[in-house]
Amino acid sequence: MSTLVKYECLQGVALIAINNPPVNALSHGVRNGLLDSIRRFEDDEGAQIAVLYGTGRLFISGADISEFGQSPQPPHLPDVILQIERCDKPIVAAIHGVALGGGLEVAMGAHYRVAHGQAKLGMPEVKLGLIPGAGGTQRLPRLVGVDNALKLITGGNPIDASDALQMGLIDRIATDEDVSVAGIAFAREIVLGMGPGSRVTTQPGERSQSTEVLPRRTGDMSVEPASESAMKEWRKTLTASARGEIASLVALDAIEASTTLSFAQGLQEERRLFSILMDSPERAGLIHAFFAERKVAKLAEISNVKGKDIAHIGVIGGGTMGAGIATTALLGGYTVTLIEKDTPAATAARSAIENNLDGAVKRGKLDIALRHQLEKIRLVTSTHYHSLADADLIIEAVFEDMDIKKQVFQAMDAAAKPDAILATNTSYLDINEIAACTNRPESVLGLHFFSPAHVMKLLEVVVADKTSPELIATGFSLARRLGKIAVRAGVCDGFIGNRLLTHYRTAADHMVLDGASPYQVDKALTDYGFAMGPYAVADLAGLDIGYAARQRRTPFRHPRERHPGWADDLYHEGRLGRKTGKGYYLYSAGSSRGAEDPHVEELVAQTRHEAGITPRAFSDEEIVTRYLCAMINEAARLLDDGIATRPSDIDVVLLFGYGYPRRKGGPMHTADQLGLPAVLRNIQLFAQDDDFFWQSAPLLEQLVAQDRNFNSLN
Ligand code: 3H9
Repeated sequence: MSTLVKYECLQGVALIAINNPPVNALSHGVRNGLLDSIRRFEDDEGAQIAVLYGTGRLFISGADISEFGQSPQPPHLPDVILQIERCDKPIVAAIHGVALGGGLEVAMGAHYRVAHGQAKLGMPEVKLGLIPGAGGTQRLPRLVGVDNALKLITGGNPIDASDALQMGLIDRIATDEDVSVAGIAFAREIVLGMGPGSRVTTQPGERSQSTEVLPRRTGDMSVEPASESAMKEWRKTLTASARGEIASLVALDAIEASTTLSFAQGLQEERRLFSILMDSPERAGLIHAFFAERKVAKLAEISNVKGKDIAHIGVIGGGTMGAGIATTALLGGYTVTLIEKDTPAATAARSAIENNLDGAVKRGKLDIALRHQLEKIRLVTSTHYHSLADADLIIEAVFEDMDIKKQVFQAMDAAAKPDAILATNTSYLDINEIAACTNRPESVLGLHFFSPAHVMKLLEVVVADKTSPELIATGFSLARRLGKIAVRAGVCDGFIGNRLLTHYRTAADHMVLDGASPYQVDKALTDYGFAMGPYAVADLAGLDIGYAARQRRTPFRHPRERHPGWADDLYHEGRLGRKTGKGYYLYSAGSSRGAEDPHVEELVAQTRHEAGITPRAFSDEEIVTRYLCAMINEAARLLDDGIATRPSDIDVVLLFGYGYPRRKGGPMHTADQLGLPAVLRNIQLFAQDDDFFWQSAPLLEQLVAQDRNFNSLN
């Protein structure tokens, strides 16, 4: 008997408890245990009804995702669920925490469902590039109707117990804290002919004999087909929002099959579609992203370290970044003091924060009453550093200039209490140099937020030479509370994300110099799946940012570095991107979609002419290959330099901060999929034209020589 599933019988009720921490995933052992328990229940003459529940904090999180990609071991989940459904005595699923994916499929295979009021139920498979593969696409429409099933399965988002009750997914919301107790009570009612089971076996008020209680099988129910026009509309909407992902459209096919085929045929069709997706690169990329996201906080240096308690956060600077950081801190429940240089600037910062909070209310992320409380009670704006005397953490977000940052840090150091943490939001600058100008370098770290800071999920926790492990742990716990994903980065120009961005943007600039148009580059990359191309990104960030970075690097520029002269021309013409309505693109008022501008092409042509370059054509494929190879090559150097802990951390940075298509898993996963020998061959090929930029990274060469991939370093 499996230890992962426990069976016992108490006064006629069989209790089947799944105990597979941390999330009761349906691993091979759990499937075996479930099958054994169901068979035992069938044979157990003393048991009239069974209650199936999960121990720990949730019911079942779904199939064991770590088994995907390996050859599946029987018993397969669909068969286990059929065994549950076909059992000739009723089974009640008692749900608490979450019932997701295969977990909800198990519950739908059971004959009744009771859920705790706080429980969430959902089918998130499309987020992993899959569809429900254990009967979910066939049973859900039978229980809740085609439209609800489409919403749940193609959207992938869970619903709460009250919505589940309303749509008929569950039979009752449990009032007991302990859902197994509620499940037993419900089971007893059914046995006594008082519960919903009595509809099946007895007349109202009549008591059924235990042996007469029949299971209510979802698979026996019929489905009301949706109209042809409704299905057409669904297909249109899903095609428009798919952004190259296929799973939600395949889910639509599977759900449609539930309306045209018998239950048994529908299950077969679902299995066929599920298997196709299981073998897809999209599934591999999305599951890589799932695990990469969870691995990122696992760091040996903080495994036994507790972060400092933070209640009050100071923010220096109320520009877009500072106001965004203050907003996210307020939303995270912190008290915030924001410092600006004068009263008008402080007032402007407050109103920017108010706007951000209003936006959060509009997006349903913040309750309106709480919004006022946050802004009136939790937020102080001031022009005096002494207002920071009580802050536990102070985050500097002023102009990106080393001298200014140093002055600010000295003022922060003087005003802050002795055990306060001082953080910089710099995107590129040397944090060791900043820390050295304070009397507490061990209490200085980088917290690199991404704009808009109250929306973007990524936070680079930048560790300087003297940063203590306690501070690193604090950075990670802060991120958790802010609902962000923290990635550890070392100090270098640009840390992980911006160092890579600089490099792959340079590759893009070289292609433009050699004949591609910035618009073709952007389009090739968005067609590949990036949220934006590099030139649309430049417009969003502001062309002054890129200009300042180029200026800063001018003294160190190698004579062989090629220069995108047109980018400086745009800056000098005052085209700073979206904020001035003109950059690479032209923006009409209030629009974030820019139009192409022939003037930009003229400036580019002028630069080419001055450099004596005869433009050549680039295919979209070459654009994507060069862009990715530049990214991967620099990422390999970054790993070699110890700036990133492991390849999957780099994937997380690009996925959450730089619009890398999630279905491709991140650049390091993509590199493994392409094959490192192919990546290296491309780099060597490109080096034939420019052996200064395209120097292959030693780590990449080493991995190829050893026949290893990036994943072997994870
Ligand atoms: C499916 O069901 C397919 C079927 O239709 C058909 C099959 C034939 N498997 O997220 P956390 C690990 S597809 C294996 O930090 P939380 C996770 O990696 C599945 N491992 O906790 C982590 O490990 P570690 C559909 C899993 O409290 C640990 O558990 N289901 C799984 O923030 C804690 O995870 C889903 O897509 C899993 N299914 O959130 C649900 N789930 O400690 C995916 C988690 O070593 N899971 N782990 O880093 C979730 O959404 C969240 O984990 C959950 C808990 C909400 C459950």
